[in-house]
Amino acid sequence: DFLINVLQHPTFIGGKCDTKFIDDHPELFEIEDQKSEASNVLKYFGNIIVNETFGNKPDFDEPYIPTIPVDTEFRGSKQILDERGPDGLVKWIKDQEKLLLVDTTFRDAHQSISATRVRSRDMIKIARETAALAPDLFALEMWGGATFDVSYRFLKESPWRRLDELRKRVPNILFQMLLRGANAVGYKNYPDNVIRAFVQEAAKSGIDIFRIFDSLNWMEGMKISIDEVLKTDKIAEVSICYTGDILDTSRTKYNLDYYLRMAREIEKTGAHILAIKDMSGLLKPGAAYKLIEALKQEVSMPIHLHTHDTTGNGVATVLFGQMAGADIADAALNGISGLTSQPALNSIVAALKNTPRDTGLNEDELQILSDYWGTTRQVYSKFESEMKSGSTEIYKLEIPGGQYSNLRAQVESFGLGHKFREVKEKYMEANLMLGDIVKVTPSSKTVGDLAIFMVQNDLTVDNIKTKGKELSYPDSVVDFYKGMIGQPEGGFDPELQKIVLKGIEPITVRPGILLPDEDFDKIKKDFKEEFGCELSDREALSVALYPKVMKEYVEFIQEYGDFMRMESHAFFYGLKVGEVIDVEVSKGKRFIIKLVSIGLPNDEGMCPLMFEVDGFRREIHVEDKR
Ligand code: 3PY
Ligand code: ZN
Repeated sequence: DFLINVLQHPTFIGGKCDTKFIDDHPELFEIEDQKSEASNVLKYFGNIIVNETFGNKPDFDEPYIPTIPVDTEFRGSKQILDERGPDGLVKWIKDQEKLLLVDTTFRDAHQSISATRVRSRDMIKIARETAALAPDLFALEMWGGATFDVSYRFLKESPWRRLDELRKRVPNILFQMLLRGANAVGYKNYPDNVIRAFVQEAAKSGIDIFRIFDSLNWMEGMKISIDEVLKTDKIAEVSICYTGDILDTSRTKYNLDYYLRMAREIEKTGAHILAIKDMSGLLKPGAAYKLIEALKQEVSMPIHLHTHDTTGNGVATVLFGQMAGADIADAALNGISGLTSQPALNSIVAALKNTPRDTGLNEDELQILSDYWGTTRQVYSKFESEMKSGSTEIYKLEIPGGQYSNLRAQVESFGLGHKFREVKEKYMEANLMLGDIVKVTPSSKTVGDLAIFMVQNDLTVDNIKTKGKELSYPDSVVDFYKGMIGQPEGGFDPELQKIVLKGIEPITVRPGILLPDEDFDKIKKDFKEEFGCELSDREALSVALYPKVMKEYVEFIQEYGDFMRMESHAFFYGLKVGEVIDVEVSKGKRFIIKLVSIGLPNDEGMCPLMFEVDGFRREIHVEDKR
């Protein structure tokens, strides 16, 4: 009302006063918009408070963020690639005596330890500081894998914007992403034009290193991705997914020869770097030494070692690997390392100090970054698995780090929470039934889904060929036997294939050959019709990859707003009574929100909540769905 009086004042209308402040702030006129924007935020909080926390919100420490001088000069590995090109970078890598380190904190570490839930907000807050304090990192792994899907699905934010915002703040360190070959950042094979367009858009948006893998180690599955990355001026890093145990001579399927053969195939593609992708942490220290020593004789590409610390042996694996000549290794800042995540970066840096392979990274500065993540991680603790210490049982189970952190929730969603142990046992059995396959997304999902299905239906290796005949199997298992995620080493068991497929003809070629091209114009047209929004090329790609998830994302944004700038404690826990928070809904536009009281639900199950928004009382009623 005060504002309306000002606007109607004759001096104001006559232009006789200085209106600069008002001219500069058109948002002052958007009163109705503001009101409904605030209502949407309250609606979002209301639902969390009534149906999830009932105002029981833990206290979280604020992490320390150092001040970086404005005139800081940023130079690092990114400049080497930009100035010398991919071949120049490869030469530079080979010239280094030090062990190069990739920090996976922004991607695999949180994918593997807290179900991929880390929000862009928490990365953006420390991004420029990371660029300044750790300029000698070879790369940041910060995109790809499950982060693409989870950003939209659970965090209600755009992974593309995450990439933009991080790139702006980190001009000096290479950005690495994980690309699942023909499965892109999804769980199934996509048409070739989707893969090609995805690679081009990711490269344009700031990805420098594409770590490509196939979930069955099938070279055909990586072909289009490799080909497309080689057309850009970026790095094609192609992976061997490690499974089994090369030290155990009784296991002959995935032995040293198998990996050397695959490395030779990879070198023939023109790949710049060879990755050893040990997604489950199965590569024992001695095996890392043996494998890398042999690979060094076999191929000339630099070798990049990736492992997980699930068994507790992760740091040892990296240290043995570097002794055998690994050029680059992945690790995560200590605050978010260990267990299903990567081995501890600060510890590796400290271990190599004053040795020929000294990483050149500054331990004190890394400590600041690690502390930031140690503190920030508390907000995400509800997404962590029950694992409290390393477990060598993983050598038997062979469950990838990223899957382990999700498996319990998946098992619980089937009402089998009390049978988690049995599901893990069945995971081993399911793997053997499927032919002892490489297990990494999406093949690991096939194994996990089959394990749960076996527990639900009391299936065993012995009765599946009889009892299992009548059952219809999870989609991922059907797709596997159809050949839709590729061809496994050693082929399919024909009898089981028949039982699962029930007359459907399997394919033996690359699925991309059979899938029709995606029509991006149609996607844009359909979205315009359904939601009234114009999609960019990047967003149309997101729809091609995840149509349902994208629809739900757009519906969420239209119903509640864009919460990418909201603090994570508020996003996940809302507010507790008496708490005041500052919610930024778009650049510079914020509301000061206080939760005054939570009332009891009435007979219709509606619960009254009293808030204050910028000092004004607002009552809302939220359905109690518990
Ligand atoms: C992924 O595909 O997301 C992985 O992290 C596999 O290890
Ligand atoms: Zn991994």
